[in-house]
Amino acid sequence: MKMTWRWYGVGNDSVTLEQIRQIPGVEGIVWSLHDKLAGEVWELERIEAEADLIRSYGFHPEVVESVNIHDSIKIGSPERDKYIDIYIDTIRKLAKVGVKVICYNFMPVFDWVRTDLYNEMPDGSNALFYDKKKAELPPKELIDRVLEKGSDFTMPGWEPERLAKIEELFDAYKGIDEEKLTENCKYFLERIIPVCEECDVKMAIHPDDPPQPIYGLPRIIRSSEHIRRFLKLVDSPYNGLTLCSGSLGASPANDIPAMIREFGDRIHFAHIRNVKCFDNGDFIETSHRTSDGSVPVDKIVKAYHEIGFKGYTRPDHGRHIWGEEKFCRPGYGMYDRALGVMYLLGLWDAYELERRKKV
Ligand SMILES: [Mn+2]
Repeated sequence: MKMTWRWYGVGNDSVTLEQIRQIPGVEGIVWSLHDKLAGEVWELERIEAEADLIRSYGFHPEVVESVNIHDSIKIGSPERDKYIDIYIDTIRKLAKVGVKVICYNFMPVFDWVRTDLYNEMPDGSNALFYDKKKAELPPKELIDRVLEKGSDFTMPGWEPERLAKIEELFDAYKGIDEEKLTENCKYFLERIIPVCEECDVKMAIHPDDPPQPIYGLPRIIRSSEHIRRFLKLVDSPYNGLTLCSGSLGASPANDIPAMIREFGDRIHFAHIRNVKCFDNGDFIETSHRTSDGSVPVDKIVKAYHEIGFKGYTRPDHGRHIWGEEKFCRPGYGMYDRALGVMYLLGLWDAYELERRKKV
């Protein structure tokens, strides 16, 4: 398990590389060119500059999250080939600076949905919350609601340029059902995976967040059955997963330790976090500790340890604690994610100790 930390870049994150360097066990920075909209060309000079900066602090830049997929690829419209060519160009450039894993998602319209970014908890901390009823509001109302209390940072998938065209976007996805979206995903993979094999860059799709259809939009990565089907679309180790315990864990039916045992060799990136699920379908993001939420984080780390997981891992989101909600990105403060790193590494070290005793 190689511990990493998602960082949004200079001037685009309240946490600095100097601070991340002081968190025990973090070896790599998960990065991206966050000002790039899906489908834009990534210049090699900018990629090199970012990788050099990350390396200058002693971290590796081997994981990129995300290179976003242009809507034409998900919709399957005629200009998709042009955008797949641009995607391939980015894969080749990222390979040049030593990138090994690219995280991406195949969710229509929204990359992720919550209804409140700063929901207060009884202990005075606050965290991202999903109210199932409110997620049924008309999309424009939901967007206004979410952004009303939002931070100054632009959130991935919620870029103002995208949201301004939300109605057109919904129109463009009319007629795209689960089958059609899966077919379009296969078309994309069939073109990019041979390039990934050649460049030694592994693709790692992120599950749908939340793991259920919203606004009638299809969601194709949300259960074991969906993942099994996805991995067969192109059966190559380069076509793999970002297994996000928080996204999948918002559906109590998902048995994440079982997924780790079944799909282990195709998991290239592990996102680990906890959520507390309520009977009415609402959920809130909690601390990483197992007893604080509904996701068995201890059993998840145990499953990774048992399969000898050598992939990249990161604490996914954190609560906002000690007042940092005033300046941090929603879900991406420093303190609670640092506590998450220590909890995950603590579990790992304990399982390692147990294993060594048995040998
Ligand atoms: Mn995640």
